[in-house]
Amino acid sequence: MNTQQITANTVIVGLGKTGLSVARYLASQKRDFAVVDSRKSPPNADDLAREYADICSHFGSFNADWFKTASQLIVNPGIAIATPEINNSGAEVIGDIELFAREVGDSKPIIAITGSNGKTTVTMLLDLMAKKSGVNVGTGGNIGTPALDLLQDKGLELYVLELSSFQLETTRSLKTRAAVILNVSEDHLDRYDNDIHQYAAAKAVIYQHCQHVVFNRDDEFSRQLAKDYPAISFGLDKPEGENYGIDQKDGEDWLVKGSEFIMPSAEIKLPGQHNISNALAAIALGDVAGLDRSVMKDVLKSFSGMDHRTQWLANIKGVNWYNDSKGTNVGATLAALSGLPGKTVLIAGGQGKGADFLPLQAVIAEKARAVVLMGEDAHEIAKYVDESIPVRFVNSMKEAVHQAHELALVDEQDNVLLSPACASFDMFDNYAVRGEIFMQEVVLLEKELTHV
Ligand code: UMA
Ligand code: ADP
Repeated sequence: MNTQQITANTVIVGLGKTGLSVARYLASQKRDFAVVDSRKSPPNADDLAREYADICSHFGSFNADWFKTASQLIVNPGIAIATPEINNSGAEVIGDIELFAREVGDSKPIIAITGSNGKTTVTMLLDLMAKKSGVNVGTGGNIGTPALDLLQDKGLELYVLELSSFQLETTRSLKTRAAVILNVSEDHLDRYDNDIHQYAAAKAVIYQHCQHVVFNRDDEFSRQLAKDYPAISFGLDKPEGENYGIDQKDGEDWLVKGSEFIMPSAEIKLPGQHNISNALAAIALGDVAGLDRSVMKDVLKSFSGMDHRTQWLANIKGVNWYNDSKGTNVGATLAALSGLPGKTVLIAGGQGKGADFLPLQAVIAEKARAVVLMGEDAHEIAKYVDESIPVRFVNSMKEAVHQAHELALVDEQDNVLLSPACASFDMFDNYAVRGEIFMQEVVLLEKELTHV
């Protein structure tokens, strides 16, 4: 037990990027604070010590004594607010997005984006669309730049925030010009008592003080969560009224708003139906923000996506290799596997976060040439692979790549897709490291094969 007394009413719980941004914000407001992190050496501890030598900090455990004397805990999104030390503290529990919301109020327009999948893609699209329309935009949140850091630039005209369910759990007063829940499928269920409704309810907060609610009419949860609001919808069918969707012109699919034809879907550079859905969401949000339509179309024609998201890597002896390491849940893997043409050797596995892999069964049966599995939940996924499809268990990415190479049929123009449907933390530092290692192994394989 830490017996040191603190005078601060506010305790930052969890350092990392969020905690440091909160510390800097509170310091800029001349507010006193203390910092606690359950990790012995949390990230950014050196920066904190250098910038704020006099503040009280405690690392290595949650310091319940400090929580009890505090009136406000500002909790990092990576920490469950159900943690007993936090839940029993009696203090107000908020997160960095709530602090941001209280500071900004409705002084500047905010566009907020959440969903189980597609958040970063839609956020990046909006960011590019705004920048190329000449708007001074600040983009942050779950995408990497903490929202509070955006406040340092006083000249911003628009905020675009990617928000996770973890961030929304501790948010109450975010006032948005427009907000979207792109979709809800099983993810992070270990944080929500294995209950997808609790997870969806956390996301619903995004619509609470929103001028223009945008929802995905193809997604049951998104539809449900928007039903109490006047709302704008998008979907992959012909829309009613002034909503967004797909219609046919000269035998081609076009993105439309009501009866207005916007652009042919074939012109969107991002691959797969799920990205057409993402494009419609981005246009709907961009319209509300008053962005230039022709600029939005140009962005959709040129943006090829971010690394680790159904990213094409190479054609090795007729087989196309894709890195979808960011496919960290079942919904993402479902979208990636069903979106690729022909048959695919799927590399999957890792930490399933309590998810049910059943939704993958049908798409694996239809699309998989073989399945290569690794990590903690490899055997759990194997239960959903039809007996006729070969399954190999491996212990490293190198092995996975070699097995996949053996299993892919060159004459059939197969694909190899890394889309784990799982978190990476059992074997790698994070999904990006997993994707980088995969890419390195693919490069090595290509070299080996071309030197034979
Ligand atoms: N942790 C502890 N004890 C603590 C504090 C943290 O054990 O006292 C652990 C938790 O397991 C936690 C992990 O450390 O999950 C990560 O904490 P961190 O300090 O690395 O967090 P930040 O650097 O502040 O990053 C957070 C978001 N991380 C999470 O929500 C887990 C980042 O999203 C976000 O970009 C950043 O704030 C800025 O807003 C990342 C993420 O993985 C990309 N998000 C999840 C996702 O997208 O699926 C929700
Ligand atoms: P997020 O930020 O929500 O994790 P990303 O845009 O980073 O979303 O994409 C994460 C994963 O989800 C990738 O594997 C990507 O191919 C897939 N994905 C992107 N958009 C969608 C969507 N609308 N529906 C299903 N999967 C998607």
